[in-house]
Formats: sequence, structure tokens, C-alpha cells
Amino acid sequence: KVLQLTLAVIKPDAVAHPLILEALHEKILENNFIIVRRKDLVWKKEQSETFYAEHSGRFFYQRLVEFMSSGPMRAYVLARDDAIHHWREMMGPTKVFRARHTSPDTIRGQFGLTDTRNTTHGSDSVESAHKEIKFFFPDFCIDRWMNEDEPSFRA
Ligand code: YYY
Ligand code: MG
Repeated sequence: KVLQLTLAVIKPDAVAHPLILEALHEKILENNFIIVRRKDLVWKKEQSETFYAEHSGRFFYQRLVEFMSSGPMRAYVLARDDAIHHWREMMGPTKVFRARHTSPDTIRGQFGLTDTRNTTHGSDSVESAHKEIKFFFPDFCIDRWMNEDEPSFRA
């Protein structure tokens, strides 16, 4: 098994509810992720725009960047085998209608409020995971963790 890192974010809609935040933290631990880094933060609108730049021009971009800078978030760097895919499976579909109706056991199926207030973010590829981890944790060195720190977890 190959250890992989991903960026997981608990969005403002869920951080606003302490019991949901706690439930999601427990879910992370139950699913055998190593919590490598963790940070609570609030984005300025500009950071929200930069992070979601790939969606600029889409009809939902304004409401998305406003929501993501509307209150506290929690970001995690998570590690396990197949971390990127596994976290996205746990999140469920982006859109709340699909999440509730086709995947009610996923995080978004259980807790998502709207297509925008959908509780979680997860990186969708190795490249985006590296980019997004750097964006949230600029001082975290992925290569050093993988090569020097990580083997102690594997032992
Ligand atoms: O990766 P994921 O979060 O599942 O979805 P994306 O298609 O990358 O969209 C990013 C983000 O944009 C989504 O989590 C909420 C928001 N959004 C929206 O507000 N309305 C939509 N119809 C689609 C996406
Ligand atoms: Mg995405």
C-alpha cells in the first residue's frame, strides 16, 4: 500500500455546528487517516477567489467565494493509502440533491445544506492535493514528510 496525502476542508456551514464538526473529526479517525496537519482559519475573499480560480466565470462562483470567506473553516492534511479517492468517496456528490438521494450515507448526503454549503472539500488528484496543501500549509514540506517523517508512522 502506498501512502498518499490529501487536503480535506470542513467548510463554514459545518464548522458553525460543533456537533457536526466533532462528528466529522471522528469520521476521519475511524477511517484510518493520519492527521498530519490541522488548522482552523478564516479566508479573506481574495484567498477564496484564488483557491477557486478554476471556477471563475461559472454561475456559482460569486456565491461560492462569498460563502467560503463567510466564517471559520478547518483544514486537514490527511494521510492513508488511497487518501484522495477515499476522502472524496466519504464526501459524496457535490450537489445536495444527488447526495441526499443517491448517497445518503455520505458526509454531504447527511449534512450538506445546498450545492454551495456542502460541508466539505477534498482534493481531486495528486497534483491538486500538492497545490492545495501548499495553499493552506505553506510551511509544510510534503517531500520531507514523505521521506523523513512518514516512515516512523509506517513502522
Ligand atoms: O470538488 P467538489 O467540491 O465536489 O465540486 P466542484 O465541481 O469542484 O465545485 C467546487 C465547489 O463549487 C463545490 O464544492 C461547491 C461549489 N458549487 C456550487 O456552489 N454550485 C454548483 N452548482 C457547483 C459547485
Ligand atoms: Mg473540485
